[in-house]
Amino acid sequence: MITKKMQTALNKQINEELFSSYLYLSMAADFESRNLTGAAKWMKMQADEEFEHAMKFFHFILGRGGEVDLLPIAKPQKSWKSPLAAFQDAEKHEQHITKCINDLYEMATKEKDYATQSMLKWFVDEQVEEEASVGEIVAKLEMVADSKNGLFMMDRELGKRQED
Ligand code: OFO
Repeated sequence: MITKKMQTALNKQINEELFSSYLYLSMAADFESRNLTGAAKWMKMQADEEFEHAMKFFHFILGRGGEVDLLPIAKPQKSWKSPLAAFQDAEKHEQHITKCINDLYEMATKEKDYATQSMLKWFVDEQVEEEASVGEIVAKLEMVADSKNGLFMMDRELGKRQED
């Protein structure tokens, strides 16, 4: 059985993950409208991953006899001034998600909730990967700066993203 406090926090995390999915889908739409189809594909795949993250929490809560409570999803930003600005926002967002996961882990530790700690370990590792991959893209886009050629190449590289 899961405590009410933990259940509330995990339901809030479902909302965080769904908002992440929404945010990245919004970035995908913005990229696609600028013909940056590679970056759009990358972000759509990211949005799908975030939905899967939400579902991991969803199944976990139900599996422990808890109640899923879906909260309203905030409206994400609609456009960004450049691909760099969008990926910088994605990086900041992932840092925020890492903090959310760490806070959940701390709560589960205090509550001696070992099952939740075990489930969260996957997310702790995932966040290391997510911050690294988006951080690398930000660094490359900074190198490219205003070069149209560089952006074209970068878009092509992002479009090569494969399912994990
Ligand atoms: Fe982008 O990370 Fe979910 O958790």
